[in-house]
Amino acid sequence: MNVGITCYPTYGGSGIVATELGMELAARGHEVHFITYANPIRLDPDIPRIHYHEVEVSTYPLFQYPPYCLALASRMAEVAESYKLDLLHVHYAVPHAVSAMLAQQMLAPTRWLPFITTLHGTDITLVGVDPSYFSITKFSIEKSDGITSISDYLRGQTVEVFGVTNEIRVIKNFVNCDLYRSDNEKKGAAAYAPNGEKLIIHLSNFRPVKRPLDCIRIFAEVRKTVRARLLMVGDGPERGPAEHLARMLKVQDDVIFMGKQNHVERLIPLAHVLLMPSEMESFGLVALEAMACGVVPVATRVGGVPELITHEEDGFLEQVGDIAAQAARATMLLIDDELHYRMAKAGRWNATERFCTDRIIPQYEKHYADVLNAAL
Ligand code: GMT
Repeated sequence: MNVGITCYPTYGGSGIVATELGMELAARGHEVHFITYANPIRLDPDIPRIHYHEVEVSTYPLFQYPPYCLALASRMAEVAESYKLDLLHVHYAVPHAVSAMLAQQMLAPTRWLPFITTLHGTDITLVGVDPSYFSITKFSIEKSDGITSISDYLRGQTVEVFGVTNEIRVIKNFVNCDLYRSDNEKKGAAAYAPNGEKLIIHLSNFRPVKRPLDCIRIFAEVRKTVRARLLMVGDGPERGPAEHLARMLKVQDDVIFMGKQNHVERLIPLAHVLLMPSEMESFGLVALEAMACGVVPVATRVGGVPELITHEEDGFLEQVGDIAAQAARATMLLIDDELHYRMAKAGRWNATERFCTDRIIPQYEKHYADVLNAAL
């Protein structure tokens, strides 16, 4: 199959899922064309059958806001025509579904180009519901030839909030279980924990929805009883306030702000516990990556997270903002090796049995085939 994929190429769960999906599809023999404004960050361009087409957005003094959506639509139509794409698969509805819809209409006089929209989370729960985007988001989702969502929760939200009646197929987030694996010896941990401290990790885009300041507060509580250090991986608007809070709570020497990292599969296995105190997560890809690495998540009971983590079996789920409860869970995991071992093992099992690439990628291939058959 010839597939065109569009996503946000920078950091963020939807771009990661789209990029990993493209690489897995290419490994299975499909030709995959990324149509994005920059090279997706986790994309290995050396993989055979991966192609990259940059979207150039020209500016003009008249444009206060350069029309990215239009440049993307033109590029999609151009690539689809030149490389005989079978379909477009866009990740994150806003504005990618609108561009795909336009590309489809541009080519309609000569051929039908189906497009599939995958909903990831904030495109529905935050951005899409904003009054300035609501109707166009609903319209472009409904015009999609196929719709997928990454959790049952998000499907429910899409139906409830947007009143979409088209079929929405749930295809959950996935992880490459060969790449993301446990490191029981944790040899590389010495670089971050020179005195044998236990490591806690948080990875996100440091947006308010991720509540990175809660991580600092939780860590400050944990540190009262356990020798530990906290790795804060990623960057975004809440990084400065989080650094400030670490100084205020006098834990700055044990909190390492690492910024954006390319190979998180090398970092995550060094930790014992992952903190994911988010206000909302439609799935929580980072918790899945942690579980695949034998790192136990302490998370919040929001959105689609309970579809991944089973409370007290392979992770802990607490209320948003309940610092004391999350700190107590993290502390338990750091002092009770037997508990940690049992939960880490259960998490790895859950990841491999339910969310490995070989379980999920075929669901996307099946969906592509169904959409193409329906278009015949
Ligand atoms: O929240 C993020 O990390 C960014 C966002 C995105 O779209 O890039 O992530 C969403 O998509 C991920 C991959 O499908 C999900 O695992 C995240 O739960 C989801 N984030 C939210 O719903 C807040």
